[in-house]
Amino acid sequence: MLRRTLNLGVLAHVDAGKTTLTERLLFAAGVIDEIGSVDKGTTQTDSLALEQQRGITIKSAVVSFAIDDVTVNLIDTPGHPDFIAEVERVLSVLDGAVLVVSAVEGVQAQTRVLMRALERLRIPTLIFVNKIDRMGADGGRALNDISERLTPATVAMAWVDGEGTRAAVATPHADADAVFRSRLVDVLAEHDDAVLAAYLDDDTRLSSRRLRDTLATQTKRALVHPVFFGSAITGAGVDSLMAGLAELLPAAAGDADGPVSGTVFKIERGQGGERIAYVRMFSGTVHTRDRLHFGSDDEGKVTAISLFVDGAAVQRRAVSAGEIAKLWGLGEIQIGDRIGEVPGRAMQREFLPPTLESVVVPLDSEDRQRLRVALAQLAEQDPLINVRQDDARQEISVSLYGEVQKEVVQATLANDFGLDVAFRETTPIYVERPIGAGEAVEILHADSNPFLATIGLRVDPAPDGSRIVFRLRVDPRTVPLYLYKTLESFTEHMDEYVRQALREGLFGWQVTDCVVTMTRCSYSIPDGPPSRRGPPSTAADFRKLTPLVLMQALERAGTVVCEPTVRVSLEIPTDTIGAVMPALARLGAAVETPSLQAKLSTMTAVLPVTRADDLQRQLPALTGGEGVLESSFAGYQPVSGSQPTRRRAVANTALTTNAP
Ligand SMILES: Nc1nc2c(ncn2[C@@H]2O[C@H](COP(=O)(O)OP(=O)(O)OP(=O)(O)O)[C@@H](O)[C@H]2O)c(=O)[nH]1
Ligand SMILES: [Mg+2]
Repeated sequence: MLRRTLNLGVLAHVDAGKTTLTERLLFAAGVIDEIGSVDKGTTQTDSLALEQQRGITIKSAVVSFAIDDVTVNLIDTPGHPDFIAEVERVLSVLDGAVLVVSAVEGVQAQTRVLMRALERLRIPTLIFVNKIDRMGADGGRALNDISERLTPATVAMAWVDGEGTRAAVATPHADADAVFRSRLVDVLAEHDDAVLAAYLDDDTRLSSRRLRDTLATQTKRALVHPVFFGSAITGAGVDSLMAGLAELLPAAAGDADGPVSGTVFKIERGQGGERIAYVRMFSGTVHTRDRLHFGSDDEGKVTAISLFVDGAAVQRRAVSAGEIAKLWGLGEIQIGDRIGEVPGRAMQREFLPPTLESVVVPLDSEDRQRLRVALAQLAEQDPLINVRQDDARQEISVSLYGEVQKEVVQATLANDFGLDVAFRETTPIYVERPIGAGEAVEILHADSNPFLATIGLRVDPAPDGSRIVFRLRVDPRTVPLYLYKTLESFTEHMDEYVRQALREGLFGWQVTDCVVTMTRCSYSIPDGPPSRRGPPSTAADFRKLTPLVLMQALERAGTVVCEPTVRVSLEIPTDTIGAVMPALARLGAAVETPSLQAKLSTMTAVLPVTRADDLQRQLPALTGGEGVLESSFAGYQPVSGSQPTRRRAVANTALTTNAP
């Protein structure tokens, strides 16, 4: 029997039941004999001490089980928005996903954020409406919520009986059920006219087999999202979900004999402190003792490989296309690195980077050096922690998503490294946006130009959220192909130099939402025309001149500092509005749409990220404990008042060095 592999992500808003569902699936597949509990800290995937203490998932974890001929590598992800980076890192290695929605709470803020990302990446996704046993569960309401707020392309695969009780069951719709058939036809006809034609022609001749096959085809293409119902706690509906995983999601494709290609999505330290890389293979086979290329130009020898087999990691001699493995021996390998000669699927930025940063201070000043080493190790497992060192002030700061992540970093430093630290006040990480267009050029051999290159660059503002776009608009004959081989390679390198330079704008913040166009280019060669005659230009000339020219262009364009904001949805008792409104005003929130009802009122407001935690803290007192708050990132907005400046973290070498 030919085995297939399905690399499956389980994603959801915090507490929807991902880890409990994972446990239930492992049990149903016969991998574990006893179902662990999140609340007791006994699950397979919440294995870190901190996860067990807090009852939340912090790191993504891989477990494996089999459904018939399919090996499922399941990745249980954290739902708390502070750990969204963990989700981002696994997205690039998934064949499919299960999005868990609570039957009590319905679609929540993070559910939507995750669904948008799954849709953007066209990852085939099943939806599991969980907790049908819990008081207040309402499967019908959850389904409506999903259709209205997540995606209209859904088909309910079962109906629920006895919801809100331990006896709740989900019964799969029979293929012959007329209502189910007509719903299927409706949804599938969106992308397949033949289905509709056959149905209209003669309903009875459209076979159930054909409908099922079309459903599978369209689900595998991420066009339709079948919705399952059940309870991870009682096990109701889990068998149907399992059958759906094998039938409706695409197992990994890839050529085991092809060239080696894979992506690193997680780094862990082993018992002896050695680095372990989690790799998803897209093509080819890696054996122990193979030499591998990874990252931009690193190389290492694989000393050990382990695969996930029925819940445990098992030593193997090789890992092939489609599989996930842990690799030892690859020295400096990092998250996001691709291995092999061929590009794998690149890791893309799907969610926002952290918007806060905080200075970390060791309680014992003797510990400063150890703290630096410890943070560097945390950053290798979580690159977005982005440790910054301010040499002038002798301070170390880390970027963060929120308070919970901060507490986790603090506890990890204490537990794993024996380091007691305090955090100074959390401050926003601002960004800069250009406010106009600006252009600058440095000409080869001009007095002002210390490098052997001509570079002209223009900066233009671009729509909010569009980040950085680089375009090459020069005569290809002016590009030093002897250095960069191809025009594409030159463009890629210039793109990278530009991105590097834009990490610190006029006020010291990341510059974003702009288009940078290269308008002039030239280089010198020994036998060139007089204006270009000279020692040959090197790549370093282009790399070092780029920031000089770009900063001049940016100065001409001008920038504005923008702060991160969140949009909060509040549900509060109507008689507490008199207390909540002034509190919102004090926090600098702009209230968008209050909707007043007799008992409960809802409203949304946008406020600076730094104030969201204050609001969360004040809410219980303001609303007699009745207020509910959900928040999601709402983009960057120009700061009012003076423009906050960040000191330069590290001296920008290109700006201070004169020699090429
Ligand atoms: N009644 C009921 N409770 C459930 C069900 N699934 C999970 N829970 C409970 O919900 C809580 C959260 O469950 P988890 O499995 O940790 O949720 P999660 O989605 O993994 O949470 P994070 O990883 O922290 O985002 C726990 O107290 C579970 O016992 C269910 O089907 N029914
Ligand atoms: Mg969990």
